[in-house]
Amino acid sequence: MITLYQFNSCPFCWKVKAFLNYTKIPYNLVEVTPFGMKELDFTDHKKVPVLKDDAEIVVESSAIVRYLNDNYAHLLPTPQDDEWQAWVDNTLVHYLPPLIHPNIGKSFQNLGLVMTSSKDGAVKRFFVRLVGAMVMPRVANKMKLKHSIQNPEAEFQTALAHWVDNGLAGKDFYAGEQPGLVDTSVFGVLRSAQGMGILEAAATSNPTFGRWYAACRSMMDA
Ligand SMILES: N[C@@H](CCC(=O)N[C@@H](CS)C(=O)NCC(=O)O)C(=O)O
Repeated sequence: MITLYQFNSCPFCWKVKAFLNYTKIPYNLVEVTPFGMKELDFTDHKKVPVLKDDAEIVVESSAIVRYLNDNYAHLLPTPQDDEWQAWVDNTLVHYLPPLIHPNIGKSFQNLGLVMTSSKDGAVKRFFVRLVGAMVMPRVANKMKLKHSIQNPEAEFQTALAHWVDNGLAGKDFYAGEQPGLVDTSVFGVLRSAQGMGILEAAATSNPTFGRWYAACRSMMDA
């Protein structure tokens, strides 16, 4: 049986979940405790996602998706998949922390949206949310500096326009009439920001993006 160790807030984890859901591979989810990560005691890799497939342990979201595709789903790759997967991991995902955690108040609000599925008690959940809201705006700021992001809102819109113009390029999905590997990755990282107003605003200003996102959501949400 496949088990995915995750944070519900993590875009890389959503990337794997979008793939699992779309390809209908059954799996269990384990929410990892952010401080201490005791659920990951079986591995030295202290980042999520981690996938366990019986005795097999796979780490790093792209390697996990590759493993799942090679062993279970067998979606056909297309020639520029690697380029787009790298864009997802090295460009697109970097806009999310500054958009989700611009300040403590907004970060606290947004963390509330993604922590609802945790099985922890209310007091512990509140503590984790509070500490997260204090830490994450600083992490987001560091990310802005590291990746030279000046205006996250505008640059995110530009990134989505790039996806629509050069990825979708007039097709329903990157892979054609049906979603493929790249669609699940782009959708997955964005799905981690669902309900925070970011994607809703993007869908309004870029209706083609909105249609693609809604179509993916109907096939890639659990
Ligand atoms: N390159 C990794 C990135 C994973 C990653 O950065 N995960 C974050 C959560 S979004 C994490 O586990 N952070 C915990 C930490 O760094 O202590 C992947 O694609 O899986």
